[in-house]
Amino acid sequence: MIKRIIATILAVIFSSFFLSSLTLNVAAFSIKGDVNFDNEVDMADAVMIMQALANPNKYGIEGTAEHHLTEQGKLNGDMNGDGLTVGDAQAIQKKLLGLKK
Ligand SMILES: [Ca+2]
Ligand SMILES: [Ca+2]
Repeated sequence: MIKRIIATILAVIFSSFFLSSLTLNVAAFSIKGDVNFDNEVDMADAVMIMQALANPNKYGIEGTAEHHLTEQGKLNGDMNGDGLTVGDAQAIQKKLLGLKK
């Protein structure tokens, strides 16, 4: 009986732990504007978009640089659903300046 209760408690603890880490991961990967996955939207994200657009061989999805754009980064960086453009870098900057919520 006690074994069964302990097993149930452990199962609940593990499943809630698993679910919360899963939720955290989803949140970490879906912050609009967070191109580089540091859980913040800041100027580095706008810079990364500009770099990826200006020098895709180095900073694009297949880029050679250590910190280059990823598929998910591209999705996160697209602020208005029309693909990743200079406008998205501007949208992030405006958001940072408080011009746009
Ligand atoms: Ca970021
Ligand atoms: Ca866009």
